[in-house]
Amino acid sequence: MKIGIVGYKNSGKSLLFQWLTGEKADPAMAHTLQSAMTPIPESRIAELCGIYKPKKVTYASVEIVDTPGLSRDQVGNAARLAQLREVGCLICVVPAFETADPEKEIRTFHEDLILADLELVSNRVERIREQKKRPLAKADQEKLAFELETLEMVQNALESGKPLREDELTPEQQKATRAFRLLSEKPRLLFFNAADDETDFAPFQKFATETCPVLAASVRLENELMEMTDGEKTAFLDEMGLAASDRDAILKAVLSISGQMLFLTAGEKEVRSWLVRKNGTAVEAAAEIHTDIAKGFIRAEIMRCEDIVRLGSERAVKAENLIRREPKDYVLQEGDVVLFHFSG
Ligand SMILES: Nc1nc2c(ncn2[C@@H]2O[C@H](COP(=O)(O)OP(=O)(O)OP(=O)(O)O)[C@@H](O)[C@H]2O)c(=O)[nH]1
Ligand SMILES: [Mg+2]
Repeated sequence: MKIGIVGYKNSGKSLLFQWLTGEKADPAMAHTLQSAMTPIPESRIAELCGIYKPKKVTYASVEIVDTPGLSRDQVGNAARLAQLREVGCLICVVPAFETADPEKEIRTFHEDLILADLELVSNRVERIREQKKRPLAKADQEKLAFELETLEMVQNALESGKPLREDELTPEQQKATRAFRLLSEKPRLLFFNAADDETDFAPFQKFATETCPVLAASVRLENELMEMTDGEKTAFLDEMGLAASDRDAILKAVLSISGQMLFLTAGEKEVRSWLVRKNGTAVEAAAEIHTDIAKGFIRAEIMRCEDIVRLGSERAVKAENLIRREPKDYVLQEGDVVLFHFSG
């Protein structure tokens, strides 16, 4: 899964990238996309390692993409944003230090996303109108007419500033629009980059909506803290009357808005976390590991991580009859430890 860090120039995108990935974005490459993988925190892994003592530990990870800053005069932003069509989710960095005007910035950003989408959709609408003038087989005419009707609806919604949500479209209409990977439809998180001495992030929450959560931190401060030892960090924060922000919370929020969750596999060879769609089934989870496991799926044996930890071993979990055997369509729960049985 790819996550795009977006926002206007000097909002703190590259510093956020560095905080999330531990890697510095190269300033010489600031005109293009730069990405790094980062593991998704999962405290259950350490708990399982205490029991299985595995040779290898692997965290599910996401790809974080730092992007060139958008221009506040909006010129050229549609082309810059077009590079982000393949990311699954957007973290929009809003500067909230010095003289920044977050309210205006958020409004403009929303506008820029819509303008970029409109450009794409309107071009296609024009092209279909041209194509329809030519003689075509009836089936093709009908296909084009359906696409045109759908896109005109999407276009109208964009023009009114209220992009359609996926669930407002029928499955056929979704098919017609999905290829456009509209930016305004991507899951989005607003990240407020606060001043270094900010102690109260609560006011930023007024910008949160049902579909767009708000998180805040001072990324410059957080990057400085990363360079310190734990002792230095505590002393520094105490002296300044500040608190460190929760980096893990950002990655967890990203996962949640993208409709993903983690499941676990555990053994003496490896303890590992994996990504799967929220409400994903056992066979979908199997496919995340290997298509062969999904193809030859026999059953999934499910343990709860807390049972393993409480009882101290897989054998004890078995003895207490707490291993469940589940079929393909079992809906996975966060914290399930899964062992797949398959043939092939
Ligand atoms: N006071 C203050 N300044 C910050 C903070 N974060 C970023 N800045 C300022 O913003 C500058 C740019 O930070 P970057 O992370 O490079 O910003 P960016 O969004 O990647 O910038 P572009 O890639 O040019 O669009 C920093 O050098 C700081 O001067 C912050 O938390 N507090
Ligand atoms: Mg940058």
